Amino acid sequence: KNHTRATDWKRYQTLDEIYAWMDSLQAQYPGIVQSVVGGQSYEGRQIRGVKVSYKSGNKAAFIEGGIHAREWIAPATVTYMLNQLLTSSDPAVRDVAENHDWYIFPSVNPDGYVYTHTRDRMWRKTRKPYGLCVGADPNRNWGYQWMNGGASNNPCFDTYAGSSPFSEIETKSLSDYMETFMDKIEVYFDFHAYSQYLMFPYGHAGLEVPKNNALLHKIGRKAGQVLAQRYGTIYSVGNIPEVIYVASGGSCDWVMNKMDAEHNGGHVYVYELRDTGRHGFLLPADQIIPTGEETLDSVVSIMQDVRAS
Ligand code: ING
Ligand code: ZN
Repeated sequence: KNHTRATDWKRYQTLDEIYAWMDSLQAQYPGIVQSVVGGQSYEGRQIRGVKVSYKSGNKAAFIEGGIHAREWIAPATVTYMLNQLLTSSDPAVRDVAENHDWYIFPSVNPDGYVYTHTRDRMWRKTRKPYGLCVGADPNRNWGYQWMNGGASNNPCFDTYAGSSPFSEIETKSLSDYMETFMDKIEVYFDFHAYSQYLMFPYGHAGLEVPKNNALLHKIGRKAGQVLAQRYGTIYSVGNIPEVIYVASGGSCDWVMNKMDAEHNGGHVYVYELRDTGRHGFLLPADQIIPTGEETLDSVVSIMQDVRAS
């Protein structure tokens, strides 16, 4: 038996390891960390997360990772940042950690994530069967401007939008959960890989931009500069269609619409983490920590700028 701790970020963790570690946090930080269930999966797993709250009255930041199963650096970066929020002594990290409630979900497509560890490393979608093919793209399945661009109606495609909005129990249950405290959520982060992009909604084909689009650009550009300061990693920054492509039914569009409709001034940031294609989805594990460090730098910058805005 080796003695490598499951959570030292020197290798990628399984879903069970991530969940066991999150449970241990609740025991280690009583009154600060609470283990929470954000939803369910088709194969009966829980979408588990933690709530980190140092005091009452905070607004919330929500972090979503792993909606696409094969993008392993996303859950790894999210758990890295969660650990830093709890353990860092950097005053800037402590400040943003303690002055927001954090809802952190490292792996919101747990069936897919398990499948990439056991059967097919390149799996992206959910695991619900659709005739001869399996899975819908959980980032094309959310119920705002569903199937309006950049999504497929063919269940054999990787960008299959599902049979209807929220046809996947993962997106349905997680969105229901978020609705219960949407008015508290000030900032939403969504982590993907790869390409080194920092993006904002909307992704759908309707040419809609967030009400605070100019502010998102300003805060995002600065976050990209802050991210580059640590290791020189270059990110492109902008709205989803200008940086990558039109894509509808993403969680980010649904959240941004809720924020635009219900409380003006919400912030949504979508990351495509390292790298730019050399390793792609198979990013070597020795890049987990540097990716986590530079990404957290940018998240701290965003949280400070949101508060100052
Ligand atoms: N890219 C994202 C995708 O779902 C994206 C880009 C994110 C589009 C958010 C729309 C909304 O296609 C990857 N690599 O998954
Ligand atoms: Zn993705």
